[in-house]
Amino acid sequence: KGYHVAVVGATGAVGQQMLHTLEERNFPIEKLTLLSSERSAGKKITFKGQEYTVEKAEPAKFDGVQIALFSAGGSVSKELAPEAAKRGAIVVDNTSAFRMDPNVPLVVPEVNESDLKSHNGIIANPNCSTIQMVVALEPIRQSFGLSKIIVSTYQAVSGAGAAAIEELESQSQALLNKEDFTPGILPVKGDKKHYQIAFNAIPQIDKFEDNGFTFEELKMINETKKIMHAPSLQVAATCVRLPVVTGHSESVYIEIEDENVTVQDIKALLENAPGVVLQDKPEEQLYPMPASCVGLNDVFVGRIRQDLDNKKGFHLWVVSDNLLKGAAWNSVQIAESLVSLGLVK
Ligand code: 11C
Repeated sequence: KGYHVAVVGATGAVGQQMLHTLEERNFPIEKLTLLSSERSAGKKITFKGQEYTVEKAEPAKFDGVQIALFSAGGSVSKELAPEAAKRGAIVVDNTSAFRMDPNVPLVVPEVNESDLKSHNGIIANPNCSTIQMVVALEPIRQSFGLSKIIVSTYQAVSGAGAAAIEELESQSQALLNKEDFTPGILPVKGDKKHYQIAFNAIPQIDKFEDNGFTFEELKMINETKKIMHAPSLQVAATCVRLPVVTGHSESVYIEIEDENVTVQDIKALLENAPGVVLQDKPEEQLYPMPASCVGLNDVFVGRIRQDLDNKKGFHLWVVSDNLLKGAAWNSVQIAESLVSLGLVK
């Protein structure tokens, strides 16, 4: 049996990866509807050897759709996800529009797949930097308890979309050619100032909130607590954009509850954890890096060390492809879980 699947934002950086992942996983599709903003409507996309024309996303296009994967920005989701759900589709939304809504499950299948059962038509896909962190930390939380997370991120420009990738590439060229350029997108398209990203590091992802944290940092903090069902977990984040095209990296410090845990215990746990690949052999200089993780669905963990002053403190380095596990793969994985749990009508 196949399903009527819609992809909203089909021409974007994540939408393209969603189609690639649906193809690669051989997801059971009987009918595929590709939707986008008016600007991209009319574009042609080939899926499994068949050419499709991308149509303008509007409510009536969701008639008969069973699963709708949304990644066309928060305002499109706010307007159209309820319309799709009203028409009987289950929406998997990859924007921040509904993530903190108590009626919307926020799901990373390795962590809280069973939350899908309480959906009301919309399921939220978490932020990319949150997803890879919780995949790595949930097994530790389950086995040893988790009281605190302090994370610093090293995030790739593709998280800010295809235009940000273009900005990094053209700026790099311009700098190497000693030509002038004017930053126009990063750190945040809609913010007042723009800064050079090539050969730089920008400690701002998304806009600032009144408490001094950026929205990206608050996403990591709030989403982690919701996904892990751990409201009292202490979480702090600093999010930084680097001149890397794809693959987010994170330096994560955790404090666990169990006093008698060794690095070996954590390594043994992560070696068998779902969705995790352990790459941690300092003697061979083996550790994860974006360039070696891009194109892969897993979350890669290395550099695991016990803190030198606090025996309940551990440091980890976590890397994943932000467009795959951070977005497209997690969304398709949710769709697979919906099918296997018998939740798609
Ligand atoms: C970035 N994490 O790297 C962002 C992209 O809330 O889904 C994902 C934004 C989101 O810029």
